[in-house]
Amino acid sequence: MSILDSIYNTVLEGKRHEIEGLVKRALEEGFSATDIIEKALRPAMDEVGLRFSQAEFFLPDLILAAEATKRAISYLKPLLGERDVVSQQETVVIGTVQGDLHDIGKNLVIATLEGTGYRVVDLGVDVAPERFVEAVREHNPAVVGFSALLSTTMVNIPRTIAALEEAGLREGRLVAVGGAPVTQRNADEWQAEIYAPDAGTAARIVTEKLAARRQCV
Ligand code: B1M
Repeated sequence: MSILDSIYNTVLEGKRHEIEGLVKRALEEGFSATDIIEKALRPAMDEVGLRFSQAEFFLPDLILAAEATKRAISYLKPLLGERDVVSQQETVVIGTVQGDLHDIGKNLVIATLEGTGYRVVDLGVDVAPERFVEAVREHNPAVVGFSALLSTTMVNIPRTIAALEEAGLREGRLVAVGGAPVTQRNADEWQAEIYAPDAGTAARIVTEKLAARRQCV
């Protein structure tokens, strides 16, 4: 069995105390942090989600698997991004929208943004529109990011964008959206400038869009 298979199985089994040792071994074997996330951790979480929706897994299984994944990601976090390639000063304010407690994906997006050199203000999970408004007023970010993992909470993305508009804080900054149920089509509908299906793409598109905007100014 390959080391990536072992990581995959360890997440499915929720063995959170064993995950760091395996991740360390995978790195020693030459796999990159991105390989480990995209080829082992993410497929494992997809499988956990599938088993959960088929009632083969229950909430405790979901929680243990999530805990194992979070440990693996915090171990890999310093290795993500391209700190030596780009150095940005812009601020990104990001959070998981109201009613939604999922943060593994958002934290990965934060890790790649920070790795790329951005200053990130993480508002956490279950973030009410007013809290976003407050944070944007306080930090004046170039980008505001919304993550949603539930089809019932993704509606809070356009609601929060509307709250920013009402507060006169939408103009002049880019809105980034993502999370499993969110699509490019949603982003277009909500007039969000940035949509990314994964963390690596998110950091790349943020950098591209900010560079394009700088050229226009
Ligand atoms: Co929940 N959950 N969950 N869950 N959970 C899902 C999302 C679900 C699809 C599982 C399923 O049924 N198949 C389902 C949602 C169905 C739907 O609405 N369509 C579901 C459900 C139903 C629920 C509960 C309602 C269960 C219950 O209580 N009965 C409940 C809701 C709680 C709440 O939020 N109010 C719940 C709870 C939980 C846990 C707390 C146990 C745990 C979360 C732990 C945590 O995050 N701290 C959990 C987990 C772990 C999952 C699954 C299994 C895995 C999510 C994950 O971490 N994926 C998930 C099934 C799945 O997604 N396959 C599921 C790995 C992560 C790396 O990927 O988050 O997609 P992802 O992030 C990616 C991209 O989406 C993108 O980049 C990330 C990194 O590459 N991205 C962005 C994310 N945000 C972005 C923002 C951007 C750009 C890109 O710009 C700003």
